[in-house]
Amino acid sequence: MTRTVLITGASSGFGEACARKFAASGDHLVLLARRAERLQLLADELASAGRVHTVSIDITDAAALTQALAALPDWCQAPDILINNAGLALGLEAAHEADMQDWVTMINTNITALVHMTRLLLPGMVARNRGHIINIGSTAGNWPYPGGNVYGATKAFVQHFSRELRADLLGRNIRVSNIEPGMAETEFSLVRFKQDQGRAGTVYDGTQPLTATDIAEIIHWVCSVPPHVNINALEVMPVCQAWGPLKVDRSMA
Ligand code: NDP
Ligand code: 8X3
Repeated sequence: MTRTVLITGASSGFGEACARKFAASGDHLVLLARRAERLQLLADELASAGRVHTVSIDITDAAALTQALAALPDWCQAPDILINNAGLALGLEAAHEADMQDWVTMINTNITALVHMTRLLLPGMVARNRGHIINIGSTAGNWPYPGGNVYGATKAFVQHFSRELRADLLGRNIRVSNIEPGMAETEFSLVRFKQDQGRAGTVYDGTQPLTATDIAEIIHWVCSVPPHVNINALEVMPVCQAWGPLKVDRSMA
């Protein structure tokens, strides 16, 4: 059955790869991001596979988001799948040195806009008794690391919000899944390090990170299991990544 899939952050990385993957299975797409040109190129590429509607928008603009969803064409007014993917990390400084505006931007994007988008689409899913919300969390929401501070905390929020949604939605045919990737090579590090290509590149030096396609295939599978199955959470890392021992400071005794 053809599904309508709304993807935030579809202009690069996981969101763009999801658009390609769902288009390949004949699903219709609503693609959101700020960079209109990128979205249009992708829509042109995917147009022969199915219907594609693009919305160039900053999802942290609550009024614009409300208006944009109300103005969706009839054929995509009722998405079956919402992929809450748009998000970012900014900076890797310790908490006492981090830029406050970076923290606010991460909270506004990764938490507030995700919650707003969910609240806008959920009543329709409940009325139709049908839907699947895919939230993009992160290993950073499960495991702290130096400099992760607010970014990791936003993803911990996304993980718990996903569980709370399931609790509220029990008894309805609406699924909620939190996808928790580890290191994946996208534009993520370029954004985190504010377009410093050299610094972004060193994150992946000597590794074989996850790719956006890996994550899109996992998300597509999570959306394709039988309707009575809900994948609550799925944490995934590249084989080259794992936990280390807890750090102990020996200079303070
Ligand atoms: P990218 O930077 O490649 O993609 C991020 C996407 O989010 C872009 O399409 C960007 O579009 C969009 N976006 C960011 N801010 C806004 C905004 N205010 N309004 C609308 N769209 C916005 O990174 P990834 O694909 O890696 O990231 C996708 C998600 O995956 C994020 O939530 C990230 O935190 C998470 N993640 C990433 C991991 C990684 O290692 N790469 C690992 C775990 C989780 P535009 O700039 O055009 O608006
Ligand atoms: C992205 C993974 O480890 O860079 O969410 O925070 S990490």
